[in-house]
Amino acid sequence: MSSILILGGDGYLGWPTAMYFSSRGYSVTVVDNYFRRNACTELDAGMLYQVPNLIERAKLWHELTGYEIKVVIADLSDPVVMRKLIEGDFKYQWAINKSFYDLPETVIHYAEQPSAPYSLINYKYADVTLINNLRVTNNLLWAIKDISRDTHVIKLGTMGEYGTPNIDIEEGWLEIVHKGRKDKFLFPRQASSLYHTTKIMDTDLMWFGVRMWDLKVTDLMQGPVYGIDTDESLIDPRLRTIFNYDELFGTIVNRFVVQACVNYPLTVYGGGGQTRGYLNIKDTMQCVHASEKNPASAGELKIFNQIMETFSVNELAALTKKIGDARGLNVEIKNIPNPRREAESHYYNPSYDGLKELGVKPNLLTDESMGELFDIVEKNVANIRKDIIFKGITW
Ligand code: USQ
Repeated sequence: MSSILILGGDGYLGWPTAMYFSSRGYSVTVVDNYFRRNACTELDAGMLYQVPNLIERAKLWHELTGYEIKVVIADLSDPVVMRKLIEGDFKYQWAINKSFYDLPETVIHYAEQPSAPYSLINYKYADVTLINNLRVTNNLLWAIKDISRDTHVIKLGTMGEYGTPNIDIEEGWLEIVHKGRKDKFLFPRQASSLYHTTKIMDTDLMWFGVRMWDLKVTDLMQGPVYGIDTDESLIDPRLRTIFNYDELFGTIVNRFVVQACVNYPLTVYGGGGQTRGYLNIKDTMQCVHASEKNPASAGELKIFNQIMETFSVNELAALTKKIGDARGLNVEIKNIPNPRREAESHYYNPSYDGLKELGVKPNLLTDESMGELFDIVEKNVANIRKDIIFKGITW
C-alpha cells in the first residue's frame, strides 16, 4: 500500500484529496494546524456550512467507509516539527494503529496561505503569508533532502506565477535563443499579489533542491478551483470540504453562485476581461493522482499547468446569470471598481495538455455542473451572510 502524506490536509483541497487517495487503498496521513479555520474566525470570513474538525472528519470517514486517514495536528512552519514528521518521530492525534509509521512515498504540499487578498490586507498579513509559505516549503525541502530523498514531492503552485504575459504560456519551461545560443529556463514569472509571489519563490526553492540534491518534484500550476462535491463527499454531506464565499477565501465561481442565490449583484471587478484557467475540484483530484502515478525522476522538476479551460470574469458572470435566471433568481451583474491591480484586458493563451496526456478527463463548467453547485448553495442559503461578500481589500 503506497503511503501518502498530505500537508494542509484540512483545507479546501487537502481534505477531498485525503478521501480520494484513502478510498483508492493508499495509506494516507494528513497534517494541518487549522490555519484556514482560524483565519476564517479571526477575519470573520464565514462558511457556507460548518464542517467537523479534522479528527471528527477522519473518524466519520472510518465509520462510513472502513478506511483510515491518520491525523496529525501540527504547525509545519516549525522546522523541528517537519523533520520529526518525516522521520516518524511524532504522535498521531487520530489513527487506528498509532504506532505504525512508514516513510511517505509521496508528499502532497498544500500547507500554505492560499489567498491573494489576504496577503495584501496590510503588512502583518503579508508577513504571515511570506513567512508561513516560504518556511513550510524550505522546511520540507531540507527534511526530504536529509531524510528521504526518494520521496516524490507534489507541490501545489499556481497559474498566477506566470501572470498575464503578452506571449503564449508554456508548461513551466521556455526555450530561449539568445545571440545564437539556446537554453531552457523556467518560464518568466510575474505575480500580481504577494501570495502569488510566494508561489514563485517556492518554485525556485524546489528547483534549487532538484538541481543540487537530485530531489523528485512535481509543481502543479493550478488555476482558480470551483465546486464542492467529489465522489467521496457524496457518501455523506458531513464529509464535504470547507466552502468559503467571502472576498478573502472564496474563489470567483463559488462566490458568483452564492451571490446569485442571495440576490447580491455579481461583483465583476473592473472591466471583467480578466481571463484565467479554471478547473472543477474533482479535476484537482484527478490531476494530483496522475502526478502521483507518474512521479518525477531524481533530479527532475516536472511542471504542469493544472487548468481545464479558460474564461473571462464577464463570461463567468454571464453563465452564472443564465443558470440563476433559469432558476427564477433574477441575477444582476455589477461592474465595481477593481480592488486589485491586474490587467483587465489582456492576451491569454496557456498550454495545458500535459495532465490530459496522463489520462485526466476534464469535468468542464457546464450548465449542469454549475446547476449542481447552485443546488448545494441553495440548500444552505440561510447560512449566507451578505455582509462578508465584499469588504474591499485594495492592493
Ligand atoms: N474576481 C472578480 N470578482 C470577484 C472575485 C474575483 O472579478 O468577486 C476576479 C479577480 O480580480 C481575478 C479573477 O476573478 O481576476 C480570479 O480571482 P479569484 O479570487 O477567483 O482567484 P485568485 O485571487 O487569482 O486566487 C485563486 C486562489 C489561489 C490560486 C489562484 C489561481 O485563491 O489559491 O492560486 O486562484 S490563479 O488565479 O490562476 O493564480
